[in-house]
Amino acid sequence: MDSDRTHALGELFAGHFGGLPPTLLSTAPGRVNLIGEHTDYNGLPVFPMALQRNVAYLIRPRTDGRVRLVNREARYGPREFELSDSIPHAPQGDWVNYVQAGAQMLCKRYSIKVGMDAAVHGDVPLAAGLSSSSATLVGALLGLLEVNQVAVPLPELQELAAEAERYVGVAGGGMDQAISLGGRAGHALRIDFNPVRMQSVAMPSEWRFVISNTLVEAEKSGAARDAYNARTRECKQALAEFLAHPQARALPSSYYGLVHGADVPSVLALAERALHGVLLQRFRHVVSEGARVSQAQHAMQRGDALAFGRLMNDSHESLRRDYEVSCPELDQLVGLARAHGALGARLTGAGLGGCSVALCQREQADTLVGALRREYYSSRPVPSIEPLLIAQASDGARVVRLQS
Ligand code: NG1
Repeated sequence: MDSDRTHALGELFAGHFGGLPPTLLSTAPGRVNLIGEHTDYNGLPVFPMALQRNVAYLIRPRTDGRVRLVNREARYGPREFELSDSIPHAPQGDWVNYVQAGAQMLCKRYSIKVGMDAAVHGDVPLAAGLSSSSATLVGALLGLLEVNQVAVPLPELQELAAEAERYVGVAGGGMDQAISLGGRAGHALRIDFNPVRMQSVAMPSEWRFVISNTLVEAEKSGAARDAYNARTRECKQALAEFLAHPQARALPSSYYGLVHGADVPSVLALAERALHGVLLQRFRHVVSEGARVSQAQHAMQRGDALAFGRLMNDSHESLRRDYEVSCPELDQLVGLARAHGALGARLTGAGLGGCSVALCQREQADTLVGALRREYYSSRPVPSIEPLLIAQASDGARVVRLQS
């Protein structure tokens, strides 16, 4: 984290809490998912990387079980709560719910008793599909573990963090927490679930992933939450109906089994007979997207940017047509990126707003960024957080002790 940001957070801490200085800095990155969208909660892999943007907590342990928070963004006012294994929810959409989610889980699992005072700042845009929510949760979780001197092995922590986030009412998968905790500089990570397993793939030095924010908020405490939860139910129902077809009896009974232990084209052909309408669409997306993750991983391993880009384009088309989570602004950004030198582009995160991600070669990146700025952003109000970003694959969440 740059020293200006740490300094500003220190000033905020001193001004708000006074007394002894903070002793810990906990940072948790956001992420961009390169491919494998809406697959995690279906037990299929994802392929994200951690970003250079994060949520940071400057922390001083307390002697009681209170948690007091002040956010550098004034619109997220100060918050306080008491550690307990049933922390009352703040109103839907309130940022403190993500801190409470982690705290409650640690109270349940490890009976933690020590609270903290913390000054918080995030530079991951909110409701943009870059996982600011999980970064908020993970940063608090690591801070609270440290002040309580509890050590938890990484895979266990990744699963615990995913379960913790369900406190906010989204029936989410485990991608965001897993990558925020497990990210690796210079690498994308293929993550499998149940249990969490990670394989890192070195980012080819000539590849650039350009992220652009539609500036349409996909706030997962409102309509986007209902749309997300509806899709998790539809996917379960689609699988059950598919498996009930007589010709599916000999096939594996999970999405993972169908993608990794059966012939995917035959599975999709059978789905056309076994399913109809929305359930067919959801099923087709999940199975085809699951298969694209392995193909994309191999394309990156052999440095084949053209193949990777094609897979990104296919992913977007499937998310738009079958999963119905794109929107006109996402389609516009994806179209602009392709028209200005991207080898592939797609929406990233849950969709219905948020960001697109495009792959291009290094020498094309500035042209692409310039074109997006001119053709998408020049006619829109300037947002508080820069909407265009060239992703740098970064390390996962960390807690460091500060020199006194
Ligand atoms: P975003 O939209 O970035 O919060 C959500 C889920 C992921 C995954 C993606 C779609 C949470 C916390 N995040 O990400 O697990 O399902 O949608 O691939 O639920």
